[in-house]
Amino acid sequence: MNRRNFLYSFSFSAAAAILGGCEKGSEKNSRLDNKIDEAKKALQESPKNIAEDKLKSFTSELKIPKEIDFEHIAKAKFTAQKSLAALYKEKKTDLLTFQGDLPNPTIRIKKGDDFELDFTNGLEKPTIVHWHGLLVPETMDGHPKDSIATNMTKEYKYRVNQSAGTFWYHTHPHGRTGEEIYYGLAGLYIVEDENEKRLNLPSGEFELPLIIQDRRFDKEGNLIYKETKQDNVGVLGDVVMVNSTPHPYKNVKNTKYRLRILNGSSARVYKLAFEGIEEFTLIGTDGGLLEEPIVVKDILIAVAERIDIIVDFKDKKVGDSVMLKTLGFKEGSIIGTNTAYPGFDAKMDIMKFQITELSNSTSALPAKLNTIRKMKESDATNSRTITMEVIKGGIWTLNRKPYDIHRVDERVKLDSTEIWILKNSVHMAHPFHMHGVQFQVLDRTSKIDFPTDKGWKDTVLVMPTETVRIIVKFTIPGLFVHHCHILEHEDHSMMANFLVE
Ligand SMILES: [Cu+2]
Repeated sequence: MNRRNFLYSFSFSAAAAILGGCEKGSEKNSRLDNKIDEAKKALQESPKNIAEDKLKSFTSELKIPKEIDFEHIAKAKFTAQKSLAALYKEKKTDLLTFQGDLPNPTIRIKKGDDFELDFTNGLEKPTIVHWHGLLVPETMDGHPKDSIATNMTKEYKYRVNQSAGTFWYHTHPHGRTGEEIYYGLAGLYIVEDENEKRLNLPSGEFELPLIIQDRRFDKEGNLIYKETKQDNVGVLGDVVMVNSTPHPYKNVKNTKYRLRILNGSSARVYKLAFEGIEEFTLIGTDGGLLEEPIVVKDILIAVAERIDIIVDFKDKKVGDSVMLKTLGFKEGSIIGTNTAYPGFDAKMDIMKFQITELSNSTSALPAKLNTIRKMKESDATNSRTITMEVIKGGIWTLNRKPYDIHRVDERVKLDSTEIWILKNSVHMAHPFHMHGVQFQVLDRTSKIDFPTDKGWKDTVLVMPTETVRIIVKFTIPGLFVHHCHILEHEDHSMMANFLVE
């Protein structure tokens, strides 16, 4: 191990020690401080394998994924495969795709319709597709245990039986989810229903899917994933892509747009706001539409969360532009990761909307969007605590147990309702995700306002040292996973199995 690598790996375990709070006493602390300073210095001095001439001019037009609409087809086909395509510069980079290029297609399907897809694994290692947020039978969910071998095909077939919302799909192999999503294996999945149709929300050209992902590129334009062991804390990049387009622009009219936003990043939490537009409206969360629209100035979106928002460009004139940006999220972590890249607190521009046409559309947003049956604490027959902790060796865990694909960690009664108490004991925020359910947030101990807590959720951000209580009804039998959705955390053991029986 050379000096640079040694310091990288030291720095990771030192950070983990602080996070876990296992170093005590001032002498130990000052020794640790010195070593951390040393490690930090080495990181700062380390040669950066990154492009210096970042494309910050917003000159690439936003790519819009093509759609697979189950109104027009009966069955779709995905093959996880290695592909070559240009993303950051003209030079083509190695990618992983489902149909040969990025962005992957958006799936669109109506509530009550049958979803059918043949998935072939064209990769060298086993993998599986998970339908994130979809309530599907155990065998269709894409648990890592159900990964299929190279060149094998799995037939997915299930009826979509849930309300309209913005969901997504990605591969979920044991220990390699981070890498596979990073190189491309993710896309959006939209469910429509009659209730939503009646609302007359902006649609067609006025409905934009936005998958936000921060990435790293080298000087030639090759996509780079992990560079150091320290990246197990979470891979952060300096180039923000939307729909696989780095720093894009989109021409718009001066009217309302519906933006379906997915944070498809590895680790970064965004605090989204529009420069030039003070307020926008949240209409939906992970599991579908809110009861009523909520006006916000900015909003947090953690990895794997979705927000459905309406932004109105009505006060803009032709020639104006509006920047979608992240305000930085310094509350998210006290630790730096690879210091060659912007941290959690970084403010970054994401994409530019250019107003190029006037519009005479004046449609108003309905005051009532949906009915959400509020679950009550008294509905719950059991409660259990899930802790988020780092154990010796810098391993991320739930309840101090590194993930074991064959171990059942929690046994839950079918059709029962439970309160899960999510206790984060470390100084870093974790987005907690459950398969096979949509849940509601009961309360949280931090003072930060999460308007998304008012809707159905499958992923919830638990702030540093915070406790969040969620209420869940388990209606699908079988073995599912719950895990942190920072991809490097779930790959490095912050995951567990629950069995509904
Ligand atoms: Cu985590």
